[in-house]
Amino acid sequence: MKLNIIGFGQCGGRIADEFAALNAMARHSRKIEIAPCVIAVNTDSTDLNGLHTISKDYRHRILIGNRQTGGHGVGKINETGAQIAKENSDKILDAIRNEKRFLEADAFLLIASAAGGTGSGSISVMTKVLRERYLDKPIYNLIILPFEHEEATEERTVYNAATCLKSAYNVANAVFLVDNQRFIKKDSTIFQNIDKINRMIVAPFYDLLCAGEEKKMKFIGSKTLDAGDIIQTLKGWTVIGYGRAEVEKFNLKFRKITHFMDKSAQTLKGIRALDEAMSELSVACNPADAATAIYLLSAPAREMNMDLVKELGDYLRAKAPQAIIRNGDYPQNRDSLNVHLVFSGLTNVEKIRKYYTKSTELIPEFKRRQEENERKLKTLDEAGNSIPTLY
Ligand SMILES: Nc1nc2c(ncn2[C@@H]2O[C@H](COP(=O)(O)OP(=O)(O)OP(=O)(O)O)[C@@H](O)[C@H]2O)c(=O)[nH]1
Ligand SMILES: [Mg+2]
Repeated sequence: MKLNIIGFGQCGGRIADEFAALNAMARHSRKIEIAPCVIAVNTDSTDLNGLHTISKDYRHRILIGNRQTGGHGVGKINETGAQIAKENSDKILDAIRNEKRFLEADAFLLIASAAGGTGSGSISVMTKVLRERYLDKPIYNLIILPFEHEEATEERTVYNAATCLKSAYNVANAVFLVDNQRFIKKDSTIFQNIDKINRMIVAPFYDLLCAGEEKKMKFIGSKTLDAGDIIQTLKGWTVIGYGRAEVEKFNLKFRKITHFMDKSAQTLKGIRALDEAMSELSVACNPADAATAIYLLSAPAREMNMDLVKELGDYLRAKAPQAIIRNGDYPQNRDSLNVHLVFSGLTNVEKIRKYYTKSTELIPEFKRRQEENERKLKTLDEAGNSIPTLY
């Protein structure tokens, strides 16, 4: 599957840049393309300058709102981010149209953080514009949720997240959710290393996107997962995860698995990788709330067989009884067995419910504070009524 990728704001731009690196890796090592067009959009010129892989020209790193922000971002006011995106949507559309290969892609993936200003405000605006323009291509969003400490110290973070998520859900075909905090739970030192988090965010997409684009016969599975399967699966709130289990090196080349003990060990490994994928989903959720699911098994060809695929399917069916489950296999020369997992059409995500509830409480509080500030300022002004001015 090929995606046109547009990152908004600092977070969106950096993750789009990781997708550009992933595409370079796919081209180099697999001779296939998964992201023919990658663009970063920002109100902050320093952030655009800090990207590594996205082309440096003005049509791939697009600075918007320069007049309003002087190239310094919108400082977490996502209404301003949305307004600037509306005013500049033609500039972004022009850049997309100018990229000849964008028509090759099966869908768009727009990326931003929920908590910032530029990305949070512009992602839904541009999703709507693209959806009205490109009726045949689904538009997906990938939205990064803030760290817990950001939610605890800054109310605007929660409010931005709620407005961004609600708007994105209304206009996008599907919204992938990624919770920054999940990565800290995995590795407490990672907070220092945002690039590492970004690499972990994009990693589960790699095989999923490559599987359907593969040209070499030996890497084509018995059931290929292609763009059609993925498009059929993705709708509404979506989470993604991936898990891996090591496979013995000597199994890689020489031995076919026939012994019953080996066979059961192989099944266990598959289940372990699937369990890991489920516990490491990008946002905590209950698989029982999913309307659709995909799992992709990628491993050395001799480590995969229909029994294993079926076992994994049965296991998943028990966890997500309501879901329509699609699957595929992707033979790869490597020393691990990997399961990629997507749950979509989720009918409940606790984290989103929390943002909505907290923000609903915050709205009257924001209004009260604004009125109080205006009142205080007015009384201060009145106190100086009889003082002459010097200009
Ligand atoms: N995973 C990840 N999160 C990031 C990254 N950069 C920022 N964030 C998170 O994104 C939120 C802040 O949003 P930014 O993307 O910096 O904001 P912006 O869209 O540039 O908007 P303004 O700077 O306010 O104009 C916070 O929750 C950060 O933790 C990144 O590279 N990776
Ligand atoms: Mg910024």
